[in-house]
Amino acid sequence: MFKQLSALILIIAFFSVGTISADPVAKPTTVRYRATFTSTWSQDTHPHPSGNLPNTAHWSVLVGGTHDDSVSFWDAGQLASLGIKNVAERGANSELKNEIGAAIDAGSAELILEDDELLFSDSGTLTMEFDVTSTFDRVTLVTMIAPSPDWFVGVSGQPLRAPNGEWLDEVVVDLYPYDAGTDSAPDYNHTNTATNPADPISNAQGVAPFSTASLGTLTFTRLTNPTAVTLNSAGVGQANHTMLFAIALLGLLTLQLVSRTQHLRPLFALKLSDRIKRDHT
Ligand SMILES: [Ca+2]
Repeated sequence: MFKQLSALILIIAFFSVGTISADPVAKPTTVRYRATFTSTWSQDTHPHPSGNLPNTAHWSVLVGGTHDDSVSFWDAGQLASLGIKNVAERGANSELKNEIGAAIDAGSAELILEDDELLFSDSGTLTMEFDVTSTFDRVTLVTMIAPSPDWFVGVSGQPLRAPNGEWLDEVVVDLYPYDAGTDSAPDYNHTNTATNPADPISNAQGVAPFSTASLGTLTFTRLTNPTAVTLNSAGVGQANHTMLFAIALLGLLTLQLVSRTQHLRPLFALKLSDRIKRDHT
C-alpha cells in the first residue's frame, strides 16, 4: 500500500514540475527595459521674460513604479495625491514611494523605481534600467520641474505591451508640463502659495512660463527578449507548481514516517507487555 501511494505521489510531483516548462505562451513573461529621460527644457525652447531660466534649474530624482491597469498614481483632471504633491512642490519622493508600496502590498504594483542620480542642469539625459513582468506591464514615472511651485513632467500608466500582448521595442513619450494644482505661485520661484482647496492636475502646455514645446522625452527601450517569469519575479503560475511539488514531497515524507512508526509499534507493544508481566511477577 505504501509503495503504491509513494508511486502516485511521485507521479503527481513529476507532472507538477514538468508543466513549468510546458506551454510557455500562457505563462507570465519578463523583459528588461531602459528608460531614458532626455531634457530639452531651455531658454530657447521655453523663453522666460527675464532672459534666462533660473540658474538653479534642474530635475528632481525620477521616481515611479511598475504596476497593472487597476491602479493610477496621477492623472490630469484628478486631484494630486500627497505623494504627487510632494514630488511636484519639493522633489520629495518618500510619500509617492509609500503610495506605490501600498499598491505593491495590494497586489496591483510590482516595483518602486527611483533613479540614483540628479539631472542638475535644465538639459541632459538620465537612464535607468528595470525588469517588467507581463502582469505589471505599465510604468509611472515623474520628476519635478525645479525650481517651481508645483510643476512636474512624467508618464502615468504607460503601457509597455501592445494590445495583442506583444512587448514593445521602443516607446517614446513627449513630456509636457503639468500643474499639480496644490500651489498657486505663478513663476519658477517657489513662494509657497498653497492652492486651497486644491485644483485638479492640469496640463500646462503653453501656460506661462512654458511654450507649447515639450520639455523633453521619456523613451522606453526593450533590452531583452521575453523570458518565463522566475519565482524571484513573482511568478504566480510557477509558484503554484512549486507549491504542488512541495506538498507532494511533504506527503512522501509523512508516509515514510507513518511507515516507520508502524514498524516500531509491535516493538513498543512488546516492551510494554514485558513491563506489565514484570510488574505482576
Ligand atoms: Ca499650481
